[in-house]
Order: sequence, then structure tokens, then C-alpha cells
Amino acid sequence: MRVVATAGHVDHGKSSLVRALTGTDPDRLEEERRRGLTIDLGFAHTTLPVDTPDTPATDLSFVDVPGHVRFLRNMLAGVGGVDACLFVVAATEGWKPQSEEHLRILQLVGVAHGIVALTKADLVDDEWCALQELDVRDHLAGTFLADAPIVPVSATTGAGMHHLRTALARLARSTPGAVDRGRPRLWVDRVFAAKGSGTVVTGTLTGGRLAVDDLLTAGGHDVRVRGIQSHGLRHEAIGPGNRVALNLAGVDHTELRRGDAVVRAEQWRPTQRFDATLTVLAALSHTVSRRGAYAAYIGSDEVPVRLRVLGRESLAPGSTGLVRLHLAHPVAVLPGDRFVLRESGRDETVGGGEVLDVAPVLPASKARPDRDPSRMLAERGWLEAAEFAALTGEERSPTIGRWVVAPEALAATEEGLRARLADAPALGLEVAALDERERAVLATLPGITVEGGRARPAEQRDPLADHPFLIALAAAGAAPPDPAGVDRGQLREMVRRGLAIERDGIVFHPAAIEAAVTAAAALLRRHADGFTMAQFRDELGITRKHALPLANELDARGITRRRGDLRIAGPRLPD
Ligand SMILES: Nc1nc2c(ncn2[C@@H]2O[C@H](COP(=O)(O)OP(=O)(O)OP(=O)(O)O)[C@@H](O)[C@H]2O)c(=O)[nH]1
Ligand SMILES: [Mg+2]
Repeated sequence: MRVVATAGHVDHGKSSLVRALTGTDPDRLEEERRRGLTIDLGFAHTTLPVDTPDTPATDLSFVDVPGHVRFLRNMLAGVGGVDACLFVVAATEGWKPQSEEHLRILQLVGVAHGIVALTKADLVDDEWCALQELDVRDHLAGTFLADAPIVPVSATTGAGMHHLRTALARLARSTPGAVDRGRPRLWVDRVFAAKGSGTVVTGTLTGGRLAVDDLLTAGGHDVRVRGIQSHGLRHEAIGPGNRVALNLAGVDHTELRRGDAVVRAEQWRPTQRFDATLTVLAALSHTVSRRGAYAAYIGSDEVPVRLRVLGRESLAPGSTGLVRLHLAHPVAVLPGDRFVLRESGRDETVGGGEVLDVAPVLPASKARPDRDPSRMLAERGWLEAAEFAALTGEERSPTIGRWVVAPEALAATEEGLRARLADAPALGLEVAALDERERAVLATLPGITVEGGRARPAEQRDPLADHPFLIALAAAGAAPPDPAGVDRGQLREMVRRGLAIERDGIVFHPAAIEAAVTAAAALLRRHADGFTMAQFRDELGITRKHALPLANELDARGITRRRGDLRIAGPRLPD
């Protein structure tokens, strides 16, 4: 399937051609039929005949646009996301202002394929027709249609229609299909309530597939895809490059409008500010600066914008520069998306460009955006991989943890960590004091030992191994030395590792506790009703100063229990 938009001056025969090609009148509004004028977008499709047995039949969808300048915004809404164009010039009138403007717009939105129909050929003689063809060719010079076939046709007599069909079939075959990037976006061009099924939106699907039951967001509302149709046929799922009607649950049709994007919420970061290139039309009679009221046309959306030229004051006609746009409402865009800029006051197309950065971080005075994701990352340093994808449209596997990290930012974090490690006390740097990113980097640093929640260079000896206080503690039995003078951090770490036990401000060696347990068990064998503190003290041969905390430790461990002045057997007394 290829989606083709018509284009061309008012009354040049676009809709007549679409009807002749498809059998469907794209002018569906009563007013359009009455006035013989297209006002809003029309849609039709056909399967082109096979011209040789080995070429596949080609499905074509048409988006028929109005040619009248007053409905230009509808034309702009129709050309976003199409694959190619059917450019129409009437042989009777030749090249006209909207021929020119439509061609510029197609060029600006990045349409790169198309053919030209020289319509109403039945109303002119061959010589005039040939002259018009030459004139049209001149106007197409330097554009994507420069080498496109120009086919004289008459929708009225059918003359030339066979050639036009053949040219369209070739166009369809030479036009690359929409790319599936796993990032579907449907710019809504129509919203209505269908009897019995509720809200329906239509649009040209690009970027990825959609399936029934997909959970999406549409104009900021959470929705579920209840049904999918394309040209009247139901689908369980449908790929990009198709005209699609979605039946949506979860939203009323009055809550949606043309210009809303239907997308997966997690894949996009709708923005009210983006940096972009702007190419100013050469035919414009004035420079473009921040003065003026502008509207940007993106996808099927029209959004009022304020504009700031980056790096200079204004852009001259025919030049390309950088701009920052401030949007009146959020729009789901990605770098690479095209837009058309019109000046609302003068009602003229100013130019258009390509989105470069959907969430600029540098102030306008410093920003020099480009499309390179690495530049974008460098300005931010750290980005979660999902965020990176939503901002750039490109997947990158995380550099570290769940982040994609700019090389300079990573180096800076590593350097900072090494400095902190170097400054840390002998026990090491407390890992809990680091933030999540630093912890992730720490885990990748070579030659670092993490022990007991502290990180230190692996070559640095464990300061607790052969620590003099631990040696003294081991030698002291149940009457340990005072820990005054021992580093508090090291002492805490000894206790944390179980190398020492602290009770009531006294620090014991684990062997001292073992000795106390043995003493208590022995006493209880002799005094089944319990023993006194004095007996305990004497049994261990120590003073009350150490006996009391040891007894408390045994109570805490359930070895003994206190009853009045006595200690009796606890639930954990060994046999
Ligand atoms: N004789 C003749 N008349 C044509 C031909 N194509 C279109 N017309 C007539 O030209 C008039 C305009 O045709 P449309 O198809 O509505 O033109 P359009 O380009 O769609 O116009 P807008 O959508 O309003 O821009 C109609 O009266 C058509 O009948 C043709 O090939 N030969
Ligand atoms: Mg029309």
C-alpha cells in the first residue's frame, strides 16, 4: 500500500482525477458537491491493474486535498505522512500560485516521489498542451519532481488515463514503503462517532504497527484500540503506510480533534518547545525574525508558535538556519520530523524545516542543535535508555546500569569517584552515601573491593586484618580493654562484621561471649533456681563492670532470663 496525496491549484481537476482513478468521489461534503469545490480532505483507494504478469498488483490510497488557498490548512493536514504525490496542473490554465505553493509545501514536508498530471487535456490542442508541459517542467526544476513524468490526461474523456495508471503503478513500485520502526504514530485527520461503535479516528499510519487491544494515548487521553479498519476491511493489526480508521475505547469523539497524535505513551515525549532547521522560501519578500505570529504545521496538526532564530537575528529568503519554536500546545515529535511554517498575519507560507531536538537543554543563546544523538546526549550527560529512545527515536543499549551516558560525563563521574576513594578513610568509601549513578559506575571500576558497604582500592590492605585492638581483644578474654582511641568507623565495622560484640558500651571478643555462655550453663547446673550477678562475676573471674554487660548480652540472646536479682535459664540455653 502506498498513500498518495493530490496537490495543485484550485479547480485544476484533482478530485475529478481521483474519481476517475478510483470510482470514489473524494468530495464527500454536501457543500463541496454543491459548490464543485474541495473544502476538506477526501479519501479513496484503488488497486492498480497489473501491467505485466510478473508485477504484483499495487494498492494505492489517495488523500485528496483542496486547492483553494483558503483551505490551505486542510491541505497541510493531508500531506503529513504520505509516501508520494499526484501533482495536478490544468493544461488550460497552466502553472498558478497554488501550484507553486503546494509544490513548495510538498518539498518542505519531505515528500520525495511523485508524478504530474496535466489535466483537462481535452480542452486544449496538442500544441498548447506541449507548451504547457514545457512550462511545467521549468517550474519543477530543482525540486523532487524535476524528472517526474508529466502525463496529459482528461478525466472527462478518459484520454491518457491508461498512461496515468501505468505511471502511477511505476511510481508505487519505485516509492519506498513506510518504514516500521516499532514506533507507530497516527496523525488524526478525522474524528467522528460511528453508530454502535463509538469514537472513530482516521489518519495515515506511519512508523509502526497497531493491533486491536493496544493501549495508546490519543490527544492526552488513555485509549484502547477496539477495532481497526482500512478501506472498509477489518484488521486485527495493521502496519505503517496505510490509511487507517481506529475505533477507540476510553475517549469521546468530542474530546479529540484533527491534529491529535495516536501513539504509545511511553515512546514519546510531547513537547511545547523544540529546536529545528528552518529553510526560508526563496520567493519570500522579507526576512524571518522573532517578530510575527506564526503557525507550525506538523503531521495533521496546526499549532501557533513563537519563533526565535538561533545564532543570529533573522533569516533571509532562500537561506537555512536554526530556530527554536515555542508551541501553544504539546506535540508528539521526534528529530527528523518535518514541519511547515506559515505567518498567520500575512497568511503566507514562510518556509519549513526539520525537528532537531525535542527537549533542548541549552539556552537559546548557546544552543547549536543538530540531529546527532551524541550531541544531544553530550548536552545531558546521562539519560535513561527509554528516555534516550523517546527523545531521539533511536534505540541505544545502556552504557551503564539503565543509562546511556556521554563519554565525557562517564569520565567525569569516574574521576570524581576515584578522587573520593582516594580521600576516603582507610576502611573505604561508604557506598550508601553515593547516588545511584555513582554506585553503577563504582561497580564497573576495576581494582575496587566492596566489603561491608564500603569501597576501597583492592590493593589497599583491609585495615581490620591484624588490627591491634582486635588482637588485644582476643587476648583479654572476658575483661576487654577500653576501645577509646580506636577509630569509630573501624569499630563500627568490626561490630558489623562480627569481629567484636558491643554491649552497654563495652566491646567484647566473640570468644568472651562464648566463655560467658559456658559459665552461665555451669552455674545453672549447680543452681537450678538461678544465679546472682556476684556468682556470675566470680565464675568468670572478672569485675562487675564487665559481668553486667555480659549478663545483659546473654539475656538478649535468650541464653538466660532475669527474674528479680537472679538469672534463670532462657529458651536458648545450650544443653
Ligand atoms: N473538460 C474537463 N473538465 C474537467 C477535467 N477535470 C476536471 N474538470 C472539471 O473541472 C472542474 C473542477 O474539477 P475538480 O476535480 O473539482 O477540481 P479540483 O482540483 O479538485 O478543485 P479543488 O479541489 O477545489 O481545488 C469541474 O467542473 C470538473 O468537471 C477534465 O479533464 N476535462
Ligand atoms: Mg477537489
